[in-house]
Amino acid sequence: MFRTLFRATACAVALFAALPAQAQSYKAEYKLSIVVGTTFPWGQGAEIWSKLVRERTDGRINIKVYPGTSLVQGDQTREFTAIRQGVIDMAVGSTINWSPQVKELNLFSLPFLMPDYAAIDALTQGEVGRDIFARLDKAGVVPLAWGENGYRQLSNSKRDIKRPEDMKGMKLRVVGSPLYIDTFTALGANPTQMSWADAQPALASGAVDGQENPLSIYTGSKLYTVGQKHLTLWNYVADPLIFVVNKEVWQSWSEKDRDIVRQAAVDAAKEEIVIARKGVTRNDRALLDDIAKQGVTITELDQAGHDAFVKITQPVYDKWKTQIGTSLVDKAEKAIAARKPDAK
Ligand code: X2X
Repeated sequence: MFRTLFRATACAVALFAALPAQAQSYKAEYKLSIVVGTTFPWGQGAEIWSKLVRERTDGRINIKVYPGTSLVQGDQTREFTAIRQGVIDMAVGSTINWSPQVKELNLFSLPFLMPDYAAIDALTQGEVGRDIFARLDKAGVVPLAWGENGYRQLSNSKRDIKRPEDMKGMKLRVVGSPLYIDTFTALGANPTQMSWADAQPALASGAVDGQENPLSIYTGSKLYTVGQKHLTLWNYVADPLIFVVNKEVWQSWSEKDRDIVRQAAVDAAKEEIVIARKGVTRNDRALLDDIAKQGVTITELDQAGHDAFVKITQPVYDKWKTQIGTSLVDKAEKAIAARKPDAK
């Protein structure tokens, strides 16, 4: 009892000693935005980051996670602007959702650019990743670390998809970048853009036939319970996540605290990537086995199928390569070609 009291007092004194330089500018709570819930790998990454920061700053920086992009009423394509404006203090955000404001982020959505995890890493952990961080910094946020949502797979309620022609006329929900509309139109589907918040009821009511998302989101949201019983693993794109802080918030912190927040983001992102890749690789198919147990047909593309998808989306790739910036995409292609591919 006495010891606890003593410790509490010592803590208060320590806190007081740290006060003069910065106390006035620190908020009682920092709002961190994510799209999904905290049980998903993405949400766990945000929770780990928050916890590490709270511990390492002795509570000076207290982060609260807001799932469901609730700080922008679920409209995830407005998240980036809200961070820049200070409506949101921090975020772990998907490259897709911020791509309307930062066109370079469309890089990761170029169909079939990244054949394996080593290819994703070659981009995010190399010069391309640094170039994109410089671009984000210019756009008004402070980028700290790369995480991962994952390879986005295709599910639907109608039929197995093995070839592009199987998608003909299928009404598919896609995320908020025009690149996705182009890709799915080229594939012969009927894409419709909506937020994740709207997508789930639309799938449940049958207003749309299918969607594309990483398997962790497919299972975490139990999409097999809303008729999504046909799943195609095609690894056509993967969306990294980015850990960021609003610039003014960043500048309001002491240098020591900035270092702590940055290192905590790096540590949390590393852990998050491990969680995101669990159960969905060749050597660890646990999540796929769980999905199959739900009566879901899992289709893996054969070589001819894969080639057909690549071919039909090539014009979209070429068009968007120019829009994203030829030199950045060239650099990305080179980095991928130089990687050591994942063990197959
Ligand atoms: O909306 C989606 O599909 C999601 C949850 O994956 C993103 O926020 C990009």
